[in-house]
Amino acid sequence: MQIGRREQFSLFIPKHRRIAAHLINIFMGMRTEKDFLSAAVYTRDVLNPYLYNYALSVAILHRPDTRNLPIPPLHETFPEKYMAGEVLGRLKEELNIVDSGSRIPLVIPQDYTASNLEVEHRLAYFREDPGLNLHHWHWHLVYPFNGPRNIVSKDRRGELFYYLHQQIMGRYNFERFCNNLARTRRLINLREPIEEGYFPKLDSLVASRVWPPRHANARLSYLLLQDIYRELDQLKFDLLDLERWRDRIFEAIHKGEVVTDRGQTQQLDIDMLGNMVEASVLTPNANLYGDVHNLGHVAIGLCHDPDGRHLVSYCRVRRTFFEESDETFGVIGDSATAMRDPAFYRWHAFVDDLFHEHKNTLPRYTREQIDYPGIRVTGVELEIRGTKTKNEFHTFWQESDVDMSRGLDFQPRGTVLARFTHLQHRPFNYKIQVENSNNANKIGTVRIFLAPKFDERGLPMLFTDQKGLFIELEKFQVTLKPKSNNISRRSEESSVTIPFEQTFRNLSKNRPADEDSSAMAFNFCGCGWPHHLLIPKGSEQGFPCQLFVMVSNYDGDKIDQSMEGQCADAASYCGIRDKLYPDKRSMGYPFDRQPRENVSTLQEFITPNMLVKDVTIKFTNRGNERTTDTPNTLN
Ligand code: CUO
Repeated sequence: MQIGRREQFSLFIPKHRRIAAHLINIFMGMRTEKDFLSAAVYTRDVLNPYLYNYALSVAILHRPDTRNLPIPPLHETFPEKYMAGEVLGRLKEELNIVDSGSRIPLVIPQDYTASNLEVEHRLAYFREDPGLNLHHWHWHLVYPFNGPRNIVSKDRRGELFYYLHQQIMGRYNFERFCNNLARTRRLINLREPIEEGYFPKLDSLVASRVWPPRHANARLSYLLLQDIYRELDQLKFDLLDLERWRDRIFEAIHKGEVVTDRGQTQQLDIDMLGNMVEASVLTPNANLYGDVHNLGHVAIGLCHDPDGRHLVSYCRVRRTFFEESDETFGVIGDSATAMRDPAFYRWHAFVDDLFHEHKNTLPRYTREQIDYPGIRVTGVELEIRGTKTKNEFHTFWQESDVDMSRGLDFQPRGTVLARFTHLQHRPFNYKIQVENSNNANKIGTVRIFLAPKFDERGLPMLFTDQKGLFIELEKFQVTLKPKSNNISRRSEESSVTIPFEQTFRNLSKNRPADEDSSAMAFNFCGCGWPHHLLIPKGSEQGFPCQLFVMVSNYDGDKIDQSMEGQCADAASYCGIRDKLYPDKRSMGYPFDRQPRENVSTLQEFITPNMLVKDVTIKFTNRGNERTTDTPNTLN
């Protein structure tokens, strides 16, 4: 109860995360489902709603007796984190005044946070996509960094923190290129003003406050008593702390070892580095390596009022400021909203760079480590379903409806739909030909990635540069019989995405007959990348890309475990529930390391089991295709 009912809550703030961990512990410790329910009912009324929702969701996801219970997606519980305040007001009006039969979907304008004067606004369709933000929130729910060790300590979770966020950066930079913007600059100088301003236009219903904006060229440091000093949240640190931890992390990377909290040295690996940088409770030494990534989120999130001097409400009766009335953090301080802010990507570009610094110290893959003797990829083609087009992805705007009634209304007064516009692509198939010159069946893993062909100047890229821009589209196993094999794979099967209905759970027109089973699937499987953002936007002229297809030797990929009964549809970014990560290779393989000697381009890098195909992404801006049907049925 040390976090007020009407305060904002952020896992990035150590005090908040300690309290959340404590509450998760209490929920996890309840001996029976009935006790758990009692504890949940009791705490519901006394605790901060965001804290409550977070801890309860983590506990439901991880308790053996409730793990198949539905947890409502956050846009239903807290729609204010996904929709502008003004839209919510109008939705409420619709609910209260208009008969359920005559309601019409409320259209959310596509441009509501800035105008085109702000160049960064070109990326708003990506940053503000509700599905994208739900994905990020869900990922951090499945992989909490604090709480009971058995919950935090999942297979390769530190490495997955690196890989998911590396892919987010790859995808964001890809979108930037499509919009004629250069890739994200790392936020390395914390003393320099942050050029990118952001005005989120979201209201917090709980805190009755708008989420604070950040004006352009805001500074993180104002030479106050302490750079960040918020007594109420027990937050007290300097930018110097972040810099010191960063330097120690660099030292560990360059030495290849860490000093543990017991004073012993231990070899550094990517999983440990992920836990150190984030930082999770699995960090080898919290004192030495600190809490760089999380407190970076906090420092940026509080830059408009780092020492909390701008209190707003004064209670005349108690003659004191309301505890809950501090100007709270911006959207970057909450994993449910952080990806809306351009500064999120500047910060994560820095974080990503730490991981690459480590990866660059590792031995390069030899030819043997990436080749698959006897296996040759001889042809790759993209078929765009419903058209005669080959090797050209089609993208466009699509409108979809999401039911917002659960978060706005406690009485069953029917659905009220918000209609938002998002990127979409036409469904497609990969057609891949593989020759197997061995005399026996072979098993391989097909790995498909996509990257821009040219850099921001329109020039061809070196492999070391391009490798960071490859985004994963697909990964699956095939059995290859001797001689030729034709492999066909549908875009919807992607190993990184989940379907639209799974992201939002209850799309109005496609509400599954058996809602419980869909909710069950939502819990863990709701984590995947939203399918409508699988392919970057491209350009109207057709954005040139390179599609990379590789068949790796399954002997080196294989994890011995049964996959039965588990939802594994977005395993690349989310793992599989209660299972080992289903690929033994380093995440990002084969693009996670520097190329072997004398290799400088992608063409020189590839071995016969790989093929690079030039493709384009053609975006059509022809008004919105209104398909509230599942996008995948569109053809
Ligand atoms: Cu996901 Cu910084 O980790 O947001």
